[in-house]
Amino acid sequence: MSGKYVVLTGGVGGAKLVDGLYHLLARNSLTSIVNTGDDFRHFGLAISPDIDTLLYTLSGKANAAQGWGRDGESWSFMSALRELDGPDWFNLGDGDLALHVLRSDALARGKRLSAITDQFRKAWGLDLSILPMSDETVATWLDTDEGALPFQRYFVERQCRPVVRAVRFEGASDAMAAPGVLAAIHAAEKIFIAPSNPWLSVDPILAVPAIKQALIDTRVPVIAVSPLIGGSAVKGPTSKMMAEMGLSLMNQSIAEHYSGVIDALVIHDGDDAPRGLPSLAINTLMQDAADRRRVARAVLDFAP
Ligand code: FO1
Repeated sequence: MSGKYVVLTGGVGGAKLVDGLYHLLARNSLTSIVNTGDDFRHFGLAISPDIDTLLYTLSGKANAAQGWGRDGESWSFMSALRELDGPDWFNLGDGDLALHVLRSDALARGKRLSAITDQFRKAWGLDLSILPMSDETVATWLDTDEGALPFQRYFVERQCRPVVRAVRFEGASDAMAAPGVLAAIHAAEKIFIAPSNPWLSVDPILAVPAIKQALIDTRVPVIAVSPLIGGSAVKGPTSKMMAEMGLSLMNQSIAEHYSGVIDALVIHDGDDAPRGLPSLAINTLMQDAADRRRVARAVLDFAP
C-alpha cells in the first residue's frame, strides 16, 4: 500500500498496532501521533514514556513483558540512587537514561520535542514519522479519592489504586499541534486510533483543539480499535477507570466516548457491537508480531 496513514497512539497497546502497521506499510507512509500527557520531569530529566515505548517497540528494543523500557536493561543507576536514599518509585534503567539525558539536554538548548524525537527515530533507522501531539507541555492529571494526582504518581507510584473521578489535561487548550501533525491528518487516506486507553492515552491528543478539529473535519475514515476484550482491557487501568466513572464495560461506551470523531470501531470477536456505528469484529488480541500484522492488515482493509 503506498497511501498515507495516520495512527493516534499512547501506551503499550497502542504501540503494538503501530508496530503491525509499520511492518506492513511502505517506508515513510505512516505517521504516528503520540500522547505526551504522561510526560514529566523526574530529577530534572524530561521523560516521554509513550514516545519512548514506541521507539523501543518499533526498533525491537522493547522489554515486551514489562511493557515499557528496554530489553536486557541494567539498573546500576537505580541501585546507586537507593544507596543515597534517593526516591526510587520511578525506575530509570541505565540504557533508558540515555534517551532522557539527551532529550533534556536538547530541550535545554532550545530544540523542540518533535525535532529531538525525529533525531532518535532516525538514529534507530525507523522509516515512519513519530510526532508528539504537541511541542508544548500538556500534563495529564487525575482527580481521585486521594485528591488530584499527576499521571505518573497515579499510574506508577500509586499503581492505579486511587478511585478516578475525572481526568484533565493541563495546558491542552492552549497547545498547538506539533509540526507535521495537521499536515499528516490532511494528507491521510485513513486515520486510526490505536487500542490505547481512551481516557488516559487518546484524550490528551484529542484535547489539543486543532487535532480534534482536524479529525472532525476530515472526510477520510477515522477508525478506532477498541481497547476492550471481553469487557476488560488487556493491560492497564482502562476497565477499572470505566467502572469508577460509571461507564459500562462495553464497546458502546467506547463508541460514545469517541462520538463525533470516529466513523467506525474495530471490536473483539463476540463483544458488543456499538449501536449506529459501523464495526468490524476480529480477534484484536496481539500477543506476538504475527498478531500485530494480522490486526493491522484487518484494520487497513476495513472500509466502513
Ligand atoms: N511504569 C511502571 O509501572 N513503573 C516504572 O518504574 C516505570 C518507569 C518508566 C520509565 C521510563 C518510561 O518511559 C516508562 C516507565 N514506566 C514505568 C511506564 C510508564 O509509566 C507508562 O509507560 C506510561 O506513562 C503509560 O503508558
